[in-house]
Amino acid sequence: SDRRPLVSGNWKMHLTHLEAIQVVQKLSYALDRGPQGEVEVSVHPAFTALRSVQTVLDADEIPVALGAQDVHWEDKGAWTGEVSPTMLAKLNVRYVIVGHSERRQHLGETDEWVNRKLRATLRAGMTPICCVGETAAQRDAGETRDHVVGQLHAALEGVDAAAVAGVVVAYEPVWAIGTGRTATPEDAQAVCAALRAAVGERWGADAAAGVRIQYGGSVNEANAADLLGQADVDGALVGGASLDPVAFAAVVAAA
Ligand code: G2H
Repeated sequence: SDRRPLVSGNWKMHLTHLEAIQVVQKLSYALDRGPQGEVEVSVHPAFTALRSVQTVLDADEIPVALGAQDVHWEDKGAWTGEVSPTMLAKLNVRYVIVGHSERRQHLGETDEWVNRKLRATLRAGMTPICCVGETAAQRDAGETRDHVVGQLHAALEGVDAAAVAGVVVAYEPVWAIGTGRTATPEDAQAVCAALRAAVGERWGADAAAGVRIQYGGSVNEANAADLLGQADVDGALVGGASLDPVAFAAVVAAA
């Protein structure tokens, strides 16, 4: 396809700003030595490390995009502890993860918040990486497709087709996150294809052809090539393995 693969490192609540600087420098070195080709790469540090990482990426002209792990939907106001889309955009943040399952499960994130955050990210000129995924119980009950398509529809409510073509969706089965269990390449492909078909039904063929769909959940250097070789898998959202620059560069090389 014409879609440029995107491999994103979700650092979660790891790495102080000093550690983050070291990891991004090592990553730059590791990427330099491998075939990066047409693959796009982003890293998603904690808010406290964004400025430091941005400075290193800019100074050394490292071809890695800066990403955030979350955002608020308002641009400013009385929202103690929150970070706005404009604040992120001013730091050259290009990608914003919205609706990660850890936030949905443990921090009260709702479909409605995800939708507000996704639209606010687009308004600020950044690209959302919208996470969807089913639990083990939902998979066992045969509800995977309905659940992830429902999350997708809710997240993209009110977004026009041209904008949908530019968003990134991350399919992350909850049972595969940080557990060492990955979906089989065939399972990942089936769900990513179902998500793309759902985009096509609601937003049209161009949106379906444009939207990039990542797989996430225990992606590492050993399983990346098989997962990323699937027709409707356009990259990966990588947690644990992204903290190791050599392993993350190997995932990029496999894309
Ligand atoms: C899923 C993924 C990155 P991990 O959360 O978002 O993490 O690769 O550690 O399963």
